[in-house]
Amino acid sequence: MTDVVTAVHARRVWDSRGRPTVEVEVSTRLGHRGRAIAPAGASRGSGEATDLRDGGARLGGLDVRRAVANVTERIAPALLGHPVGDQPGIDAVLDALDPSPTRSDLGGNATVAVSLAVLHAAAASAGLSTWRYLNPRPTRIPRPQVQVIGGGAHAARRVDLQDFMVVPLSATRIDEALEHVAEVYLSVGRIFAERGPALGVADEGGFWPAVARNEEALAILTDGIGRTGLVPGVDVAISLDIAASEFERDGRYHLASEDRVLDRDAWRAVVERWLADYPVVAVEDPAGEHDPESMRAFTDAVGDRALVVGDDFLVTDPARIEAAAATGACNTALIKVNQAGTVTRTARAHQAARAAGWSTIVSARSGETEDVSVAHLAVGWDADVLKVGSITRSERTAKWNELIRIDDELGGLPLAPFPIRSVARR
Ligand code: 2PG
Ligand code: MG
Repeated sequence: MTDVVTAVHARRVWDSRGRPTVEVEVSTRLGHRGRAIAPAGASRGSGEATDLRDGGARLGGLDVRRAVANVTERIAPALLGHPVGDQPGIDAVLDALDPSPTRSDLGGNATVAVSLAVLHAAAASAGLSTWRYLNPRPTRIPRPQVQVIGGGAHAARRVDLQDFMVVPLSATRIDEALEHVAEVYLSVGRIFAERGPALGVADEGGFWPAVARNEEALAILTDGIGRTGLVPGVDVAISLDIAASEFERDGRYHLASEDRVLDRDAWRAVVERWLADYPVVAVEDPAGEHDPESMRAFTDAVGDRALVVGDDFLVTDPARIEAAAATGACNTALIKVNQAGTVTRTARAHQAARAAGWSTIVSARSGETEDVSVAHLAVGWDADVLKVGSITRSERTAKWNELIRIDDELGGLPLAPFPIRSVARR
């Protein structure tokens, strides 16, 4: 018997940054349930699905009562009786209810919570974990990319770069990979403790960037890796989310923390030097979202030795991914379900990246909760890499721990090979 949606209920819950967000629970005729919570980003691409907020005085304008009401009053009636296993059909109903390109009417936070809850309900109805519902026989586990030092919009712009992350390169299993990451995290913590008392964490659980310049964080991270006995660039490498849209204006790059403004060429030279001097294997959004010329130039210059990842630049949009691939901008897509607004559209973006011969990174947001959907999507879609912030704070470890559970259930699988195998220590 085809199982159908019998209830779609929304409520307001809270995220890791003290902000309200939308939780949706979907129930089916055969008694199954799926639940999901919308994440929220701090540094957002202008083309991503709208994070609908109420405005006004309450909660700094960030309340989500309208988005919650949109689910219960407008989306729920349209989905009742729909086969829960028909994800494309359900997502098409959401598209039809709000055909605006950025879901500015219903809110991407409303649609993504509904779409993910439907996915989990459909998996439950099929008697499967969500990852297995998406992929009955995974052959590998996505490699973790983990923040160690925060920055940018996640740390009050104390430095300009947003994420100083590590990728465990030599580890072959998730358990070993996260152990390497934790060794580095603890090691970097000891370095910050030696330097002074300003030891705190940024939004995604990485260390507060108590440094004077962007490059100092790179040096500390490299030192932190080396002090563990792991070889920088061979066992553990660095990945940067530069999030350059946050400080690019009209092709000029404003490094506020260093009081410098650089034109395109000078900025590219700075980043290329970081890649030459430190064991960096990936750069995300090295150029602003409105500077495709720089994104192509970066890809051209370093694409053979580093992942050039598009986040704000691509906003999980299949058409933008295809266009970027056609012009040689980026070689990797960051995939965020709330940028796209539905599971189906996100899956299409992932497929578009694959079709272009790119690597893929499924990513969480800076505003997160205990929701572990991204771990399931990453395994279910066979992503190369999973990015969920640091290896601290429960909203982050919830995802890593879910990945460990999935791997355990599968009897232990190899990690997906990182596309860049190593970069020599310089
Ligand atoms: C990003 C994410 C995660 P935010 O830019 O990739 O680090 O940040 O959710 O704030 O957009
Ligand atoms: Mg990013």
